[in-house]
Amino acid sequence: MRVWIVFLLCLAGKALSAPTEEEIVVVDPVADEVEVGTNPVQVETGEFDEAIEVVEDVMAENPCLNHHCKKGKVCEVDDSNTPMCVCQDPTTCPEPAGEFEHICGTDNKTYESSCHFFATKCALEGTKKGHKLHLDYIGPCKYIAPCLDNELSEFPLRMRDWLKNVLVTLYERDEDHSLLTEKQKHRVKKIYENDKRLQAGEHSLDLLALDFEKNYNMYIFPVHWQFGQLDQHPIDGYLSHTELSPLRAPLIPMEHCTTNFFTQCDADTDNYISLEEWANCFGIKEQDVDKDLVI
Ligand SMILES: [Ca+2]
Ligand SMILES: [Ca+2]
Repeated sequence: MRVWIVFLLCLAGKALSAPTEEEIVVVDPVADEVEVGTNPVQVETGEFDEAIEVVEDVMAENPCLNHHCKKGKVCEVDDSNTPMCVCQDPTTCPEPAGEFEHICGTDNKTYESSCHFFATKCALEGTKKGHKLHLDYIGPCKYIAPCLDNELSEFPLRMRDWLKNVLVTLYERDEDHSLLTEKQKHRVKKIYENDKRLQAGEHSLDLLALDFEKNYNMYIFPVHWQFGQLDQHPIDGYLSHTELSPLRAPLIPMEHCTTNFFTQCDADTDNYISLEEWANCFGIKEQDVDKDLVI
């Protein structure tokens, strides 16, 4: 359970930091930043001072400097000096610092880093293969044990408890009011101050199930909150595979039922998880699904 809590804290931190790219999950955000406009002009002759001037002039005029490209693409200028994003050559990606930077794709291939992965995906853009290729999980591809039915039914029990505990922890630590909004705090306060709350710790599945039955109301907001953290690109009430990535990618190597769980969540198999589908996956009753709780 401790692993779950530590992980979710990391996750919450990441989710709260409001990523701006469509492809969000990165192992090393610095290594993954697309470098734009970093083609310094090589001046081989002339005075040193002149050389600096030339470089500065060119840099100032480089239209790529303020042209942001999504992951897997880099900025180049065309003949009329107009910036455009083109697929990055994977061989120009920085060497990964270790196996922890590896990425397993949904094609079950290990990519050296997220840079290599997104560059490859970009090259496949417009093809069926490219459309189906997603980042599956963080780390090299490995054997993931099949998820048994009884294990699959345990998954939401632990995850619900985990979500609730993370929110409570964020509430406790939010001294500078940066982790939760006022509206979110207001909701979590009620959970935090409820003495019937099951305290964080190692609990049997039976106890988790019983607590869900007894204290059902305490779980409604955490489930909605997590949906809102993920539904960002775009905010439309649906989670795409990419939006789900920050949650599933680090979880899969630790929890072998992750993929089955989220696949099952998409009840109408349209490849998107709606708020209703999400809530249903976590046992929230239809009448308690409330868009206004996604705050
Ligand atoms: Ca969305
Ligand atoms: Ca769906």
